[in-house]
Amino acid sequence: MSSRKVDLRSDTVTLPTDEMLEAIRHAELGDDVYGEDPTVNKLEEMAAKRFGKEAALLVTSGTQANLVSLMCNAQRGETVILEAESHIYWYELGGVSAIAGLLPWPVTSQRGALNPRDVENAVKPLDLHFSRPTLVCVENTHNRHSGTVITPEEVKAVKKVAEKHGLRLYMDGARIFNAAVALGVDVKSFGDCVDNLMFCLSKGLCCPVGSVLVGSSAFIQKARRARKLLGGGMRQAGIIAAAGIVALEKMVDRLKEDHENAKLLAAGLAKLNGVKVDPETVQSNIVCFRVDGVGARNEEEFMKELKARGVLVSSFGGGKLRMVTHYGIAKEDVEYAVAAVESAVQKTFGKNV
Ligand code: TLP
Repeated sequence: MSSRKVDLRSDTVTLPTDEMLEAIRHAELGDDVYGEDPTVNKLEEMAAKRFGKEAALLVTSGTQANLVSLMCNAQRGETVILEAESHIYWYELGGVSAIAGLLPWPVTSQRGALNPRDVENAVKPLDLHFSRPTLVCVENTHNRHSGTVITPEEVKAVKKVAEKHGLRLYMDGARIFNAAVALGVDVKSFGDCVDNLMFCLSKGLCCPVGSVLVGSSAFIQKARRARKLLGGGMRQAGIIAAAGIVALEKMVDRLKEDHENAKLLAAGLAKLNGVKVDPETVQSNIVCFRVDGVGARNEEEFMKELKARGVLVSSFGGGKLRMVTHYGIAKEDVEYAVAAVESAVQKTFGKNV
């Protein structure tokens, strides 16, 4: 067992920075259900402004943000068109149907970017038999597609189709700051081309908790009620918002370091015999790779070999493994991880699993 730990399972494992802990300690607090937490109000104002929207709402998690917006952008029984590999479709316990009461209509794509033509084809006519389509969801960066970055132009093309059919457009922008930094654009350019979106504070931005929804004042007013309905009305939530303010002010620009480390990781893995990774698909902080001979049956075993070397990774199933770079990962950790994969591959091949 290695005493070194390189945790590449997710950027959700990041810990709050000292500056965040200090800000939490000194945060001015109040009861946010009464709208009286000044620190929450400040974060929400900052977030709305940053995305060029009227208002914002701090929620407990990315999953809650997605759920609240599904509930507020569509009515029960209606259809939501979403990308087939999206987080909402895969990883949110079917909340889209179980709680929001919507019919998810998955559309496959090349790299996570919905093709406007496919969206157009998915919009069913207003026939007596069909559930009414009212919402389209996009995800950026796209997690299961290896953190691919969707450009504002690609989103605008989907928006055009959505508008033509009177559908709303929502973005699961859990890692939207990664997308903006990777493209060198202002996040406003994403705010401009969707009706509403959410971003996570608790991923690459290092906050301990929290996500933020942004949109029109009317939408956020409705979202505030939906959040309460889901039990997400928080009281002195300024302790969460205080870290969020530090995140928005200090943690965005440094995401480029995570992207550089992800590229380095992908390049290192690509050189290894028996490892398949396409460095071209690595556009932000997520690296997906496969190992010859490792599939659904034995990926757990391979991951255990890596863990024994101190390297933690996550799985997308069927032998597709994922590494995510973040604030806690330095260049030396990347080099260490590549060497660990090389050694685990040799061991795995040796046993001929
Ligand atoms: N993603 C997690 C896991 O759930 C897979 C991760 O480790 O990447 N949207 C996207 C695109 C996400 O990647 C996630 C979390 C969420 C929403 C949900 O956020 P939380 O975990 O805060 O509910």
